[in-house]
Amino acid sequence: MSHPTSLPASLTLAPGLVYHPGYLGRTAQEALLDEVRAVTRQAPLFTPRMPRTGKPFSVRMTNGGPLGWVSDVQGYRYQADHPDTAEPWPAIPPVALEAWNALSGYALPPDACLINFYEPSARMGLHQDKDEEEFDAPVVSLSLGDTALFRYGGLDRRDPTRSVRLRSGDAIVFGGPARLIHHGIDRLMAGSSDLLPQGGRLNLTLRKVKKPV
Ligand code: MD3
Ligand code: FE
Repeated sequence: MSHPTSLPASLTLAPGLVYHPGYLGRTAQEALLDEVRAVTRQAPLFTPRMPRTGKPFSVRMTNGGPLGWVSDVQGYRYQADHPDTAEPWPAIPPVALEAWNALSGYALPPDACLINFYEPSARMGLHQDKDEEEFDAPVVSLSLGDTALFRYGGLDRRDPTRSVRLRSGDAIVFGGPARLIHHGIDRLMAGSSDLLPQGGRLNLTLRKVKKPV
């Protein structure tokens, strides 16, 4: 019998869904947080709105990279400029790009890095990410700040769901058969991390949007 003395580097939670607990150590989390602050200085957090109804999301967002995900009454889409300032998005944070290179298994760089900011009461309902053209590439997610109760299900919205606590520094990769599963954030656990002085949570998702030419 073997007796492991350290946490596993990764866990496969379902086909195509690989969880890397504690992927970023404290120093890397602080470096990424600094990079995210640099992005939000150039591209302030905006409040996305539901298509048709215009109801605001509780999560605020910004993006890095050639393309950014936005949502307003007109619909969900990727675009090259900020919806409020009309400026191009800043570069993808280098620490996030390194994580993509290490974890995605995909040869090309991502086109988009969506940055979600959750205040303590924010949540994100169960949804699929299907606004991209390229589903052969995985989505890589990085969490910073307060722990979140993340829920994921299957390809059908009615499929059974499971929950995972995503902690500051965790990475999670959704590829292959997991790329189009339903997922969401049920709630944050207030006071669970001291990374963000005011609490709350940041999530970065790296995506390949365009089909390679
Ligand atoms: C599964 N973000 O931005 S990250 C999103 O924590 C989003 O902010 C959540 O869902 C957050 O769209 C969850 C985990 C995640 C991200 C993208 C996925 C899971 C995914 C794409 C496909 C399948
Ligand atoms: Fe999503």
